[in-house]
Amino acid sequence: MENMIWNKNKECMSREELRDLQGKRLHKLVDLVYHNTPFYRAKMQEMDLLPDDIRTIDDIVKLPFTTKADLRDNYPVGLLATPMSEIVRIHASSGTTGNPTIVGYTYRDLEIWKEVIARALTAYGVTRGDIVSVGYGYGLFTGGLGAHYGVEHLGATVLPTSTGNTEKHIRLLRDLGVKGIACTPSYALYLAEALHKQGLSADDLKLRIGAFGAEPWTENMRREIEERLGIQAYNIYGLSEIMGPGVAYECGCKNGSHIAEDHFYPEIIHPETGEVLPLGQEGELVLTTLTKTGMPLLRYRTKDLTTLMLGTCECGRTSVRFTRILGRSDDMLIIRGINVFPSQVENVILEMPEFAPRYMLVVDRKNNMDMLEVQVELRPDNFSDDLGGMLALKKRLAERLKSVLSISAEVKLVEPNSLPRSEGKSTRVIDKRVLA
Ligand code: DLL
Repeated sequence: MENMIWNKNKECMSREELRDLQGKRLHKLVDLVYHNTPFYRAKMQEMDLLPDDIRTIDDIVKLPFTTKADLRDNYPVGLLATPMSEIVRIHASSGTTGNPTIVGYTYRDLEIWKEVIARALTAYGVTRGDIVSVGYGYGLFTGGLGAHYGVEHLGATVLPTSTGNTEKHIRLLRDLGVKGIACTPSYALYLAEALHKQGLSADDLKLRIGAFGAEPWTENMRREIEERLGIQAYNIYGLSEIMGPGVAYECGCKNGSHIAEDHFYPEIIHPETGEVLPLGQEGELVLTTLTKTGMPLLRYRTKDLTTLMLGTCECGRTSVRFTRILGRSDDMLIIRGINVFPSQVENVILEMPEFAPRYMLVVDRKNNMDMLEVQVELRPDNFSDDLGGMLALKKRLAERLKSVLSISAEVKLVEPNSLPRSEGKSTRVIDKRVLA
Protein backbone atom coordinates (compact mmCIF):
# COMPACT_ATOMS: atom_id res chain seq x y z
CA MET A 1 0.00 0.00 0.00
CA GLU A 2 1.26 3.43 -0.84
CA ASN A 3 2.05 5.41 2.28
CA MET A 4 -0.34 8.25 2.66
CA ILE A 5 0.39 11.31 4.73
CA TRP A 6 -2.26 13.89 5.63
CA ASN A 7 0.02 16.84 6.28
CA LYS A 8 3.53 16.31 4.85
CA ASN A 9 4.62 19.82 5.88
CA LYS A 10 4.00 19.04 9.51
CA GLU A 11 4.54 15.30 9.78
CA CYS A 12 7.79 15.11 7.83
CA MET A 13 9.60 18.28 8.95
CA SER A 14 13.34 18.11 9.54
CA ARG A 15 14.23 17.83 13.21
CA GLU A 16 15.83 21.30 13.25
CA GLU A 17 12.80 22.88 11.71
CA LEU A 18 10.53 21.07 14.13
CA ARG A 19 12.55 21.99 17.21
CA ASP A 20 12.61 25.57 16.10
CA LEU A 21 8.83 25.55 15.72
CA GLN A 22 8.38 23.83 19.07
CA GLY A 23 10.57 26.47 20.76
CA LYS A 24 8.57 29.32 19.27
CA ARG A 25 5.30 27.68 20.26
CA LEU A 26 6.52 26.97 23.77
CA HIS A 27 7.55 30.58 24.24
CA LYS A 28 4.09 31.74 23.17
CA LEU A 29 2.42 29.16 25.38
CA VAL A 30 4.38 30.16 28.47
CA ASP A 31 3.52 33.77 27.83
CA LEU A 32 -0.16 32.83 27.54
CA VAL A 33 -0.35 30.84 30.76
CA TYR A 34 1.78 33.28 32.74
CA HIS A 35 -0.61 36.08 31.96
CA ASN A 36 -3.87 34.14 32.00
CA THR A 37 -3.63 31.18 34.38
CA PRO A 38 -3.00 32.28 37.98
CA PHE A 39 -1.97 28.71 38.86
CA TYR A 40 0.94 28.77 36.40
CA ARG A 41 1.92 32.34 37.19
CA ALA A 42 2.18 31.43 40.89
CA LYS A 43 4.23 28.32 40.10
CA MET A 44 6.58 30.23 37.82
CA GLN A 45 6.99 33.03 40.36
CA GLU A 46 7.87 30.46 42.99
CA MET A 47 10.60 29.22 40.66
CA ASP A 48 11.72 32.73 39.81
CA LEU A 49 10.87 32.23 36.15
CA LEU A 50 9.67 34.78 33.62
CA PRO A 51 8.19 33.94 30.21
CA ASP A 52 11.30 35.33 28.54
CA ASP A 53 13.43 32.72 30.27
CA ILE A 54 11.85 30.18 27.94
CA ARG A 55 13.34 30.74 24.50
CA THR A 56 14.02 27.36 22.93
CA ILE A 57 12.46 23.96 23.37
CA ASP A 58 15.46 22.90 25.50
CA ASP A 59 14.31 25.42 28.12
CA ILE A 60 11.24 23.29 28.78
CA VAL A 61 13.05 21.48 31.61
CA LYS A 62 12.96 24.72 33.63
CA LEU A 63 9.17 24.64 33.74
CA PRO A 64 7.03 23.06 36.47
CA PHE A 65 5.22 19.77 36.03
CA THR A 66 1.42 19.58 36.12
CA THR A 67 -0.34 16.62 37.72
CA LYS A 68 -3.86 15.25 37.82
CA ALA A 69 -4.05 16.53 41.41
CA ASP A 70 -3.45 20.07 40.10
CA LEU A 71 -6.43 19.66 37.78
CA ARG A 72 -8.60 18.40 40.63
CA ASP A 73 -7.47 21.18 42.97
CA ASN A 74 -8.40 23.76 40.36
CA TYR A 75 -11.78 22.18 39.68
CA PRO A 76 -13.83 22.98 37.73
CA VAL A 77 -12.22 25.52 35.37
CA GLY A 78 -9.30 27.06 37.26
CA LEU A 79 -6.75 26.04 34.66
CA LEU A 80 -8.39 27.74 31.69
CA ALA A 81 -6.15 30.24 29.93
CA THR A 82 -9.04 31.93 28.26
CA PRO A 83 -12.38 33.45 29.36
CA MET A 84 -15.19 30.91 29.60
CA SER A 85 -16.91 32.72 26.72
CA GLU A 86 -14.19 31.42 24.37
CA ILE A 87 -14.78 27.79 25.39
CA VAL A 88 -16.99 26.01 22.87
CA ARG A 89 -16.84 22.48 24.28
CA ILE A 90 -16.26 20.73 27.58
CA HIS A 91 -15.26 17.12 28.18
CA ALA A 92 -14.74 15.43 31.50
CA SER A 93 -13.00 12.28 32.57
CA SER A 94 -14.86 10.17 35.06
CA GLY A 95 -12.27 9.75 37.77
CA THR A 96 -13.13 7.20 40.41
CA THR A 97 -12.26 9.41 43.36
CA GLY A 98 -12.69 13.10 44.05
CA ASN A 99 -13.50 15.77 41.52
CA PRO A 100 -13.83 14.80 37.87
CA THR A 101 -11.34 16.40 35.51
CA ILE A 102 -12.88 19.07 33.33
CA VAL A 103 -11.26 20.07 30.03
CA GLY A 104 -12.36 23.13 28.05
CA TYR A 105 -11.68 23.57 24.32
CA THR A 106 -11.66 26.71 22.22
CA TYR A 107 -12.77 26.57 18.60
CA ARG A 108 -9.11 26.55 17.60
CA ASP A 109 -8.39 23.62 19.90
CA LEU A 110 -11.14 21.63 18.18
CA GLU A 111 -9.60 22.44 14.80
CA ILE A 112 -6.25 21.08 15.95
CA TRP A 113 -7.94 18.01 17.35
CA LYS A 114 -9.71 17.11 14.13
CA GLU A 115 -6.49 17.74 12.22
CA VAL A 116 -4.54 15.24 14.32
CA ILE A 117 -7.31 12.64 14.00
CA ALA A 118 -7.29 13.11 10.23
CA ARG A 119 -3.52 12.53 10.29
CA ALA A 120 -4.06 9.30 12.22
CA LEU A 121 -6.80 8.01 9.95
CA THR A 122 -4.68 8.76 6.89
CA ALA A 123 -1.77 6.88 8.43
CA TYR A 124 -4.06 3.86 8.80
CA GLY A 125 -5.11 4.07 5.16
CA VAL A 126 -8.58 5.62 5.52
CA THR A 127 -9.51 7.93 2.65
CA ARG A 128 -12.47 9.91 1.37
CA GLY A 129 -15.20 7.59 0.27
CA ASP A 130 -14.63 5.18 3.17
CA ILE A 131 -17.12 4.75 5.97
CA VAL A 132 -15.77 4.69 9.52
CA SER A 133 -17.81 3.52 12.47
CA VAL A 134 -17.01 5.31 15.71
CA GLY A 135 -17.72 2.86 18.51
CA TYR A 136 -16.15 4.91 21.29
CA GLY A 137 -18.64 6.33 23.76
CA TYR A 138 -20.13 9.68 22.74
CA GLY A 139 -20.53 12.17 25.54
CA LEU A 140 -18.19 13.52 28.16
CA PHE A 141 -15.59 10.88 27.17
CA THR A 142 -13.34 12.27 24.43
CA GLY A 143 -13.27 9.07 22.33
CA GLY A 144 -16.58 9.43 20.49
CA LEU A 145 -16.77 13.11 19.56
CA GLY A 146 -13.00 13.35 19.14
CA ALA A 147 -12.81 10.61 16.53
CA HIS A 148 -16.10 11.72 14.97
CA TYR A 149 -14.99 15.17 13.87
CA GLY A 150 -11.68 13.81 12.62
CA VAL A 151 -13.45 11.40 10.26
CA GLU A 152 -15.58 14.24 8.90
CA HIS A 153 -12.58 16.53 8.56
CA LEU A 154 -10.83 13.89 6.47
CA GLY A 155 -13.85 13.80 4.21
CA ALA A 156 -14.74 10.19 4.96
CA THR A 157 -18.19 9.21 6.18
CA VAL A 158 -18.71 8.84 9.89
CA LEU A 159 -21.13 6.33 11.36
CA PRO A 160 -21.61 7.47 14.97
CA THR A 161 -22.51 4.10 16.46
CA SER A 162 -21.15 4.86 19.95
CA THR A 163 -21.43 2.00 22.45
CA GLY A 164 -24.44 -0.21 23.08
CA ASN A 165 -26.59 -2.14 20.67
CA THR A 166 -23.96 -4.36 19.14
CA GLU A 167 -26.51 -6.22 17.05
CA LYS A 168 -27.51 -3.07 15.21
CA HIS A 169 -23.86 -2.09 14.92
CA ILE A 170 -23.04 -5.37 13.16
CA ARG A 171 -26.01 -4.99 10.88
CA LEU A 172 -24.91 -1.51 9.83
CA LEU A 173 -21.30 -2.61 9.36
CA ARG A 174 -22.53 -5.30 7.01
CA ASP A 175 -25.23 -3.41 5.13
CA LEU A 176 -23.15 -0.29 4.57
CA GLY A 177 -19.87 -2.08 3.82
CA VAL A 178 -18.12 -0.12 6.54
CA LYS A 179 -14.32 -0.12 6.08
CA GLY A 180 -13.00 1.34 9.32
CA ILE A 181 -13.84 1.02 12.96
CA ALA A 182 -12.64 3.03 15.94
CA CYS A 183 -13.29 1.54 19.38
CA THR A 184 -11.51 0.06 22.37
CA PRO A 185 -9.61 -3.18 21.71
CA SER A 186 -11.90 -4.91 24.20
CA TYR A 187 -14.94 -3.81 22.27
CA ALA A 188 -13.37 -5.07 19.03
CA LEU A 189 -13.14 -8.51 20.61
CA TYR A 190 -16.65 -8.29 21.92
CA LEU A 191 -17.83 -7.44 18.43
CA ALA A 192 -15.95 -10.44 17.01
CA GLU A 193 -17.68 -12.68 19.54
CA ALA A 194 -21.09 -11.22 18.79
CA LEU A 195 -20.46 -11.72 15.08
CA HIS A 196 -19.62 -15.35 15.68
CA LYS A 197 -22.74 -15.83 17.82
CA GLN A 198 -24.87 -14.56 14.94
CA GLY A 199 -23.31 -17.19 12.71
CA LEU A 200 -21.39 -14.54 10.78
CA SER A 201 -17.68 -14.15 10.15
CA ALA A 202 -15.27 -11.44 9.09
CA ASP A 203 -15.93 -12.46 5.49
CA ASP A 204 -19.49 -11.16 5.79
CA LEU A 205 -18.12 -7.68 6.49
CA LYS A 206 -15.89 -5.31 4.55
CA LEU A 207 -14.01 -4.08 7.60
CA ARG A 208 -10.32 -3.54 6.84
CA ILE A 209 -8.98 -1.01 9.33
CA GLY A 210 -9.29 -0.61 13.09
CA ALA A 211 -8.21 2.34 15.26
CA PHE A 212 -7.91 1.03 18.77
CA GLY A 213 -6.97 2.74 21.98
CA ALA A 214 -8.15 4.24 25.27
CA GLU A 215 -6.66 1.28 27.14
CA PRO A 216 -3.42 -0.70 26.97
CA TRP A 217 -3.30 -3.67 24.58
CA THR A 218 -0.54 -6.05 23.60
CA GLU A 219 0.92 -7.32 20.32
CA ASN A 220 -0.78 -10.64 20.97
CA MET A 221 -4.09 -8.86 21.33
CA ARG A 222 -3.42 -7.10 18.01
CA ARG A 223 -2.91 -10.45 16.30
CA GLU A 224 -6.09 -11.84 17.83
CA ILE A 225 -8.22 -8.89 16.71
CA GLU A 226 -6.67 -8.82 13.23
CA GLU A 227 -7.41 -12.49 12.70
CA ARG A 228 -10.90 -12.44 14.06
CA LEU A 229 -12.06 -9.31 12.29
CA GLY A 230 -9.93 -9.70 9.17
CA ILE A 231 -8.48 -6.21 9.56
CA GLN A 232 -5.29 -4.27 10.13
CA ALA A 233 -5.37 -3.05 13.73
CA TYR A 234 -3.62 0.22 14.62
CA ASN A 235 -2.96 2.01 17.83
CA ILE A 236 -4.38 5.41 18.67
CA TYR A 237 -3.35 7.13 21.87
CA GLY A 238 -4.46 10.15 23.77
CA LEU A 239 -5.83 11.48 27.01
CA SER A 240 -8.52 13.97 27.80
CA GLU A 241 -6.30 16.33 29.78
CA ILE A 242 -4.08 16.84 26.73
CA MET A 243 -6.81 16.67 24.05
CA GLY A 244 -8.33 13.21 23.62
CA PRO A 245 -7.51 10.56 20.98
CA GLY A 246 -5.01 11.63 18.31
CA VAL A 247 -2.06 12.70 20.44
CA ALA A 248 -0.21 9.77 18.85
CA TYR A 249 -0.97 7.16 16.20
CA GLU A 250 0.66 4.25 14.45
CA CYS A 251 1.38 4.19 10.73
CA GLY A 252 1.39 1.26 8.30
CA CYS A 253 4.83 0.22 9.63
CA LYS A 254 3.32 -0.65 13.03
CA ASN A 255 6.59 0.20 14.65
CA GLY A 256 5.68 2.63 17.40
CA SER A 257 3.14 5.43 17.64
CA HIS A 258 4.02 8.80 16.12
CA ILE A 259 3.43 11.74 18.41
CA ALA A 260 1.89 14.79 16.74
CA GLU A 261 4.93 16.63 18.01
CA ASP A 262 4.17 20.01 16.52
CA HIS A 263 1.23 20.13 18.96
CA PHE A 264 2.26 17.89 21.86
CA TYR A 265 5.82 17.94 23.15
CA PRO A 266 6.92 14.67 24.77
CA GLU A 267 9.47 13.97 27.49
CA ILE A 268 10.20 10.83 29.50
CA ILE A 269 10.89 11.11 33.20
CA HIS A 270 11.67 8.74 36.02
CA PRO A 271 8.25 8.06 37.55
CA GLU A 272 9.51 8.40 41.09
CA THR A 273 12.24 11.02 41.01
CA GLY A 274 10.87 13.15 38.17
CA GLU A 275 14.36 13.25 36.59
CA VAL A 276 14.29 13.69 32.79
CA LEU A 277 15.59 10.49 31.18
CA PRO A 278 17.64 10.26 28.00
CA LEU A 279 15.96 9.13 24.81
CA GLY A 280 15.49 5.39 24.64
CA GLN A 281 14.97 4.83 28.35
CA GLU A 282 11.68 3.65 29.69
CA GLY A 283 9.76 5.96 31.99
CA GLU A 284 6.70 8.12 32.42
CA LEU A 285 5.49 10.10 29.43
CA VAL A 286 5.14 13.83 30.07
CA LEU A 287 3.31 16.00 27.53
CA THR A 288 3.12 19.74 26.93
CA THR A 289 0.32 21.12 24.75
CA LEU A 290 2.20 23.50 22.46
CA THR A 291 -0.77 25.02 20.67
CA LYS A 292 -3.85 24.68 22.84
CA THR A 293 -5.47 27.89 24.00
CA GLY A 294 -8.44 26.69 26.09
CA MET A 295 -6.73 24.68 28.78
CA PRO A 296 -3.07 24.40 27.85
CA LEU A 297 -0.92 22.28 30.15
CA LEU A 298 2.79 22.49 30.87
CA ARG A 299 4.62 19.19 31.31
CA TYR A 300 1.59 17.10 32.22
CA ARG A 301 2.50 13.84 33.94
CA THR A 302 0.47 11.20 32.10
CA LYS A 303 1.52 8.27 34.34
CA ASP A 304 1.77 6.21 31.13
CA LEU A 305 4.95 4.18 30.92
CA THR A 306 6.77 3.94 27.61
CA THR A 307 10.00 4.62 25.68
CA LEU A 308 10.61 7.26 23.00
CA MET A 309 12.34 6.41 19.72
CA LEU A 310 13.87 8.89 17.33
CA GLY A 311 14.71 8.43 13.67
CA THR A 312 12.77 8.73 10.45
CA CYS A 313 10.23 5.98 10.12
CA GLU A 314 9.97 4.01 6.88
CA CYS A 315 6.68 5.80 6.24
CA GLY A 316 8.56 9.11 5.94
CA ARG A 317 7.26 10.71 9.13
CA THR A 318 10.01 12.30 11.21
CA SER A 319 8.10 12.64 14.47
CA VAL A 320 9.26 10.84 17.55
CA ARG A 321 7.54 7.51 18.22
CA PHE A 322 6.80 5.68 21.42
CA THR A 323 6.75 1.98 21.94
CA ARG A 324 3.63 0.25 23.11
CA ILE A 325 2.39 1.58 26.44
CA LEU A 326 3.18 -1.04 29.00
CA GLY A 327 0.60 0.31 31.40
CA ARG A 328 0.13 3.22 33.74
CA SER A 329 2.36 3.67 36.74
CA ASP A 330 -0.83 3.63 38.81
CA ASP A 331 -2.05 0.38 37.14
CA MET A 332 1.10 -1.33 38.21
CA LEU A 333 0.42 -3.83 40.96
CA ILE A 334 2.97 -4.42 43.63
CA ILE A 335 2.53 -7.99 44.75
CA ARG A 336 4.87 -9.26 47.41
CA GLY A 337 7.18 -6.43 46.46
CA ILE A 338 7.26 -7.38 42.78
CA ASN A 339 5.93 -5.08 40.05
CA VAL A 340 3.25 -6.71 37.95
CA PHE A 341 1.46 -5.22 34.94
CA PRO A 342 -1.81 -6.68 33.68
CA SER A 343 -0.33 -6.51 30.17
CA GLN A 344 2.33 -9.08 31.13
CA VAL A 345 -0.42 -11.49 32.10
CA GLU A 346 -2.27 -10.75 28.87
CA ASN A 347 0.80 -11.62 26.84
CA VAL A 348 1.22 -14.97 28.53
CA ILE A 349 -2.46 -15.87 28.17
CA LEU A 350 -2.61 -14.99 24.49
CA GLU A 351 0.45 -17.07 23.73
CA MET A 352 -1.51 -20.15 24.75
CA PRO A 353 -4.14 -21.10 22.14
CA GLU A 354 -6.40 -22.76 24.73
CA PHE A 355 -7.36 -19.42 26.25
CA ALA A 356 -9.69 -16.67 25.11
CA PRO A 357 -8.31 -13.14 25.49
CA ARG A 358 -10.45 -12.63 28.57
CA TYR A 359 -8.93 -12.49 32.00
CA MET A 360 -9.16 -10.86 35.37
CA LEU A 361 -6.54 -10.34 38.04
CA VAL A 362 -7.78 -10.56 41.60
CA VAL A 363 -5.36 -9.45 44.28
CA ASP A 364 -6.02 -10.04 47.94
CA ARG A 365 -4.13 -10.24 51.20
CA LYS A 366 -4.42 -13.39 53.26
CA ASN A 367 -2.50 -13.87 56.51
CA ASN A 368 -0.51 -10.75 55.66
CA MET A 369 0.55 -12.25 52.38
CA ASP A 370 -0.36 -10.80 48.96
CA MET A 371 -2.14 -13.33 46.76
CA LEU A 372 -2.65 -13.05 43.01
CA GLU A 373 -5.40 -15.00 41.33
CA VAL A 374 -5.56 -15.03 37.54
CA GLN A 375 -8.97 -15.95 36.19
CA VAL A 376 -8.95 -16.83 32.53
CA GLU A 377 -11.61 -17.97 30.10
CA LEU A 378 -11.17 -21.14 28.09
CA ARG A 379 -11.99 -21.05 24.42
CA PRO A 380 -15.20 -23.01 23.74
CA ASP A 381 -13.27 -25.81 21.97
CA ASN A 382 -10.99 -26.25 24.95
CA PHE A 383 -13.64 -26.38 27.59
CA SER A 384 -14.04 -29.98 28.69
CA ASP A 385 -14.91 -32.32 31.54
CA ASP A 386 -11.51 -33.94 31.33
CA LEU A 387 -10.33 -33.03 34.81
CA GLY A 388 -6.80 -34.30 34.28
CA GLY A 389 -6.44 -32.28 31.10
CA MET A 390 -7.77 -29.15 32.78
CA LEU A 391 -5.38 -29.57 35.71
CA ALA A 392 -2.42 -30.01 33.39
CA LEU A 393 -3.41 -26.88 31.48
CA LYS A 394 -3.78 -24.92 34.70
CA LYS A 395 -0.35 -26.03 35.78
CA ARG A 396 1.19 -25.04 32.47
CA LEU A 397 -0.26 -21.54 32.71
CA ALA A 398 0.79 -21.18 36.35
CA GLU A 399 4.37 -22.15 35.45
CA ARG A 400 4.49 -19.80 32.51
CA LEU A 401 3.14 -16.93 34.64
CA LYS A 402 5.68 -17.63 37.32
CA SER A 403 8.55 -17.49 34.88
CA VAL A 404 7.37 -14.19 33.42
CA LEU A 405 6.15 -12.43 36.58
CA SER A 406 8.64 -13.91 39.07
CA ILE A 407 5.84 -14.56 41.54
CA SER A 408 3.39 -17.42 41.71
CA ALA A 409 -0.25 -16.93 40.92
CA GLU A 410 -3.29 -19.05 41.59
CA VAL A 411 -4.85 -19.90 38.22
CA LYS A 412 -8.59 -20.28 37.89
CA LEU A 413 -9.92 -21.53 34.56
CA VAL A 414 -13.44 -20.26 33.92
CA GLU A 415 -16.11 -21.16 31.39
CA PRO A 416 -16.26 -19.46 28.01
CA ASN A 417 -18.18 -16.16 28.08
CA SER A 418 -18.31 -15.96 31.85
CA LEU A 419 -16.12 -12.94 32.61
CA PRO A 420 -17.71 -9.49 32.33
CA ARG A 421 -17.57 -7.82 28.88
CA SER A 422 -17.09 -4.13 28.44
CA GLU A 423 -18.01 -1.76 25.66
CA GLY A 424 -15.76 0.99 26.89
CA LYS A 425 -12.53 0.64 28.80
CA SER A 426 -12.29 -2.77 30.40
CA THR A 427 -11.56 -3.51 34.03
CA ARG A 428 -8.97 -6.21 34.39
CA VAL A 429 -7.95 -5.88 38.00
CA ILE A 430 -9.79 -6.24 41.27
CA ASP A 431 -7.49 -5.26 44.09
CA LYS A 432 -9.24 -6.28 47.27
CA ARG A 433 -6.36 -4.90 49.33
CA VAL A 434 -7.45 -1.35 48.47
CA LEU A 435 -11.14 -2.16 48.78
CA ALA A 436 -10.71 -3.55 52.30
O1 DLL B 1 -8.86 7.34 26.61
C1 DLL B 1 -8.72 9.12 25.01
C2 DLL B 1 -8.79 8.13 23.91
C3 DLL B 1 -10.00 7.79 23.35
C4 DLL B 1 -7.62 7.57 23.40
C5 DLL B 1 -10.06 6.91 22.31
C6 DLL B 1 -7.66 6.68 22.35
C7 DLL B 1 -8.88 6.35 21.81
P1 DLL B 1 -8.88 9.25 28.92
O2 DLL B 1 -10.19 8.65 29.25
O3 DLL B 1 -8.52 10.55 29.54
O4 DLL B 1 -8.74 9.49 27.38
O5 DLL B 1 -7.79 8.16 29.30
C8 DLL B 1 -6.44 8.38 28.99
O6 DLL B 1 -6.03 6.02 28.72
O7 DLL B 1 -3.45 8.13 29.94
C9 DLL B 1 -3.71 5.90 28.98
O8 DLL B 1 -3.46 5.42 30.28
C10 DLL B 1 -4.92 5.20 28.41
N1 DLL B 1 -4.79 5.08 26.96
C11 DLL B 1 -5.35 5.81 26.00
N2 DLL B 1 -5.01 5.36 24.77
C12 DLL B 1 -4.18 4.32 24.98
C13 DLL B 1 -3.46 3.43 24.12
C14 DLL B 1 -8.79 8.52 26.40
N3 DLL B 1 -3.56 3.50 22.80
C15 DLL B 1 -5.61 7.20 29.41
N4 DLL B 1 -2.68 2.50 24.71
C16 DLL B 1 -4.16 7.34 29.03
C17 DLL B 1 -2.58 2.39 26.04
C18 DLL B 1 -4.02 4.14 26.36
N5 DLL B 1 -3.23 3.19 26.89
